[in-house]
Amino acid sequence: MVVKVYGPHCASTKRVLVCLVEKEIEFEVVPINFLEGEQKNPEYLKLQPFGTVPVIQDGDYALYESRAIMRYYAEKYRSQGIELLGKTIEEKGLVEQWLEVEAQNFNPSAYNLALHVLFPSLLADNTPNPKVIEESEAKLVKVLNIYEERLSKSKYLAGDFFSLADISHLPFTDYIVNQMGKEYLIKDKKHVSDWWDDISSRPSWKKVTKLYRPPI
Ligand SMILES: N[C@@H](CCC(=O)N[C@@H](CS)C(=O)NCC(=O)O)C(=O)O
Repeated sequence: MVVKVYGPHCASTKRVLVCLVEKEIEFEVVPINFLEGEQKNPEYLKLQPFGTVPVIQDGDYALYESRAIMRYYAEKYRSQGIELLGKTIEEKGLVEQWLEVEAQNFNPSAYNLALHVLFPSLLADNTPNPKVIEESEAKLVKVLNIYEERLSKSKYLAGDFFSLADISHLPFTDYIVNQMGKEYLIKDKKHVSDWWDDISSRPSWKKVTKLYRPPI
């Protein structure tokens, strides 16, 4: 059964796509024109009632929330492709910890920055707010200081192994480094910068970014 992935051009979906590539799972994509608001169409809302991407359909099973989808496939195909959840219960705990850090500490500021710097047309008043940009950047610096400390002790976030926690950071860190002109947020921190160079040079990320350019 080929997995169907909705909205491949969006950042949150790219998390899922990288996970599928790393796990060697076959998929096909269903484009959703995000800037035209197709994620709010009644047919799509039957799949994802909150009106966001991604969603996957796997036979008659459907799932939304990008991190939940990654966890599902990393567990379902545990022995296929690369191990992404950690081998021991302690490693697994750390993968979960850093996935939560990404979702709760990193993503909110990175998402706001992307919205106000790259996609102001998606804001209610179409106007970027310099105060939100400044505050989001300041919050991100504090979070990345903690990452710098962590990555001075281990090669990847959960330890010396690549995991879902690293994958989860790829799409929005790419916006920061390659599209927002704010690469100094990453490059000025030696360990964060080395980590970024490592994870963004993986064939899975290169493949996904080459195939599916943003809008978001
Ligand atoms: N927590 C969700 C967030 C998904 C999300 O925010 N997706 C954005 C694109 S990156 C979206 O569809 N936004 C549409 C909207 O808010 O109308 C996930 O990880 O799947």
